[in-house]
Amino acid sequence: MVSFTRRSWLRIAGLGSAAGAGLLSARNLAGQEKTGPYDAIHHAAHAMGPVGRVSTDVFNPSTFLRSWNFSDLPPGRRERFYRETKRPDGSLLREYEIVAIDREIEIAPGVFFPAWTFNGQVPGPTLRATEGDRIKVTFLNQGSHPHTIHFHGWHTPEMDGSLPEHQVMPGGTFVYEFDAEPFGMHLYHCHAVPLKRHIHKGLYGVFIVDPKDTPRPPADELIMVMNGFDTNFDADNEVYAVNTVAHHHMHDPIRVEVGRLVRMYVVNLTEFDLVNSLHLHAMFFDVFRTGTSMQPTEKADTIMLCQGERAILETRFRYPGRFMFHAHQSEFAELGWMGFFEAVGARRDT
Ligand SMILES: [Cu+2]
Repeated sequence: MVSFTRRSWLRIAGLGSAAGAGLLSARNLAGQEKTGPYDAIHHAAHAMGPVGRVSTDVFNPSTFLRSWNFSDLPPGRRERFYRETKRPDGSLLREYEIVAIDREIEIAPGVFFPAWTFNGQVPGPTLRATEGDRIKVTFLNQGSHPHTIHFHGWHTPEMDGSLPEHQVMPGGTFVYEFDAEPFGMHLYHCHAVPLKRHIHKGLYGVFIVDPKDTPRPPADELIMVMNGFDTNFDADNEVYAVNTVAHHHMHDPIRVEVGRLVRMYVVNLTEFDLVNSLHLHAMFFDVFRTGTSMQPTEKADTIMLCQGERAILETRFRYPGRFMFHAHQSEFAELGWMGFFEAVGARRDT
């Protein structure tokens, strides 16, 4: 594996060669000139990130964004990993199969990371239930190290996956079983030691519990995991992203509809940095911290989250066009944590 410093991978990926053209484009923007077919937006996508594309054959962040309970798998294959059964009280028994596997993943063009994954992907599959459902997760460790699954949410101590005796050895299996509560946006991650190595290697995912009595209003829902990758094992991240692939949504903007409620489930799973953040340009959103209340606690355009902290963000796009979003730590943005929304439809001023 080639060793990258925090900065060198961008140069290798082609940023250095784009710098001269960047000056030209900036002049055009300042003068409000028409930039022609080589337009400023297109240019920004590579002036601020690497050239080239990551293969989406194995993992597509655009698919991950709107998938939960293995909804991205075709019928027939999905049942292998997810089954739901109605219980006498009307709630559901939701059964999952989660497998820890070592796998090399591409996180930026030509940059591969030796990940430890849940079901072959980073982040792991999103689990979603309604408050009061029963969750049953059969965990198989097919990786090369001991692992566990530690869920956030109410459960008994023996289901916590955090103590030495909870570790599932390579080749081993454990069944986690608990009720889905409280409603909110939660997460799961490996809790084997050393913890920072096991989380940072990719063993984490989202666990959403929907409120039972008053469901949240219908919306276009998006799963957004802020993460980073230490490619040279110096306890510092060289690549940052939302949903693993650096700058993916610069090339493939998140399409949303003007006026429609958009709900973002955002969690910070970045290791080594104290905080991460999300800033949305030209917009404001309602913040539901940890998603445990139906009342927003603030209206903001930037939210800062500690590792493991999460929030549900709701907004409606007023205007059609492209809206940038990124970490407000500029360095994270330049190293991959940056993208665009593309809103379509007629303008609505309120
Ligand atoms: Cu682990």
